[in-house]
Amino acid sequence: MKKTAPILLLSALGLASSHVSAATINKSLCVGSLSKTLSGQSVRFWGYYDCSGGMGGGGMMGGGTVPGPVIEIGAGDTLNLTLNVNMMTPQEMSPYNGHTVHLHGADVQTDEDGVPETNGNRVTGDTYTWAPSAGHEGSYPYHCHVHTVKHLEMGMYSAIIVRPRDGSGNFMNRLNQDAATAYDYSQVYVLSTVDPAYHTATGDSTVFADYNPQYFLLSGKEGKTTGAPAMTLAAAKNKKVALRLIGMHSTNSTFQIKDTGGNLKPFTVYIRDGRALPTPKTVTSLDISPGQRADLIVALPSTSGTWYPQVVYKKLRDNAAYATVYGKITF
Ligand SMILES: [Cu+2]
Repeated sequence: MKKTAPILLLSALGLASSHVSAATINKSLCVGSLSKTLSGQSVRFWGYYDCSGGMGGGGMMGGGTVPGPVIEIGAGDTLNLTLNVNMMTPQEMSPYNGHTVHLHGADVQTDEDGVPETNGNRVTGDTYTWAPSAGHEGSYPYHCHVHTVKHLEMGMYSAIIVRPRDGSGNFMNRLNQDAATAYDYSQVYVLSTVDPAYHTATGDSTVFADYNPQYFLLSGKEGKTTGAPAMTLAAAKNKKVALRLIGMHSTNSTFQIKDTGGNLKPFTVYIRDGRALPTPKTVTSLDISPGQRADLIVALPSTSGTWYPQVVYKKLRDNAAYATVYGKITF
């Protein structure tokens, strides 16, 4: 009994790894340019796109999206994320030529983390390998780390979601192995901001010394009113919705959920920055700083309605509000 007890305990917690089949996931990203019309103004972006099946789709000069593709992997899987060597347009002049993929918050070797100033990181295409451990479920940003002040702003970012797998190797609809984190629906909210002056400046322009964002996005959309939200989800009453907040913005921000009457609604945060909180936190307001993430669950009530998850973007200097961007959940 003494020998088997620890194994039974691990199984009961869902932590036994011997029966969970890990996968190897190979993905390729290319880089393309695109334009977005934001508040009536056309802004040029650079975005990653999934070119795992070859260069097709948008081809060499197009096809980028902002944010780039959201990549889902399992805890225990091995991700081989390749930045295609043919992705070299658009780019800046030397010394800021090329691009990389930085896996923000991931436990990887230095030569896998896409920081060009460190050893072993090429800017002309590379493969980045990451095998997240059990217990590292959650949301992680990825972004280009070449002349980051410019390339991040240009739209070279998205997210990797690390999900738990069941004993058959299938993704579980839980934030991690904890049954309390089960959900019925999920959405990824990528927070980002846009200073159009950064989109035309290059090299060591003094423009990059002063950040004045004009546009405020949730997963690439403006969503300036509850009538035209950036994200919509048709859910059902009594169900649970997982929201994954990923801070790719360059300002402060506060996330809240309100009903049609403006009343704050509680949500429970289970994971911050890729690690489970020792004690889940049920709150009505959550600050998200650049680079931070939160994986949370909203329990919808027993009567039908509409709730508006929303992000207030705020100035770094004095926290004054710039703008509110809305999502929408109907049930
Ligand atoms: Cu880049």
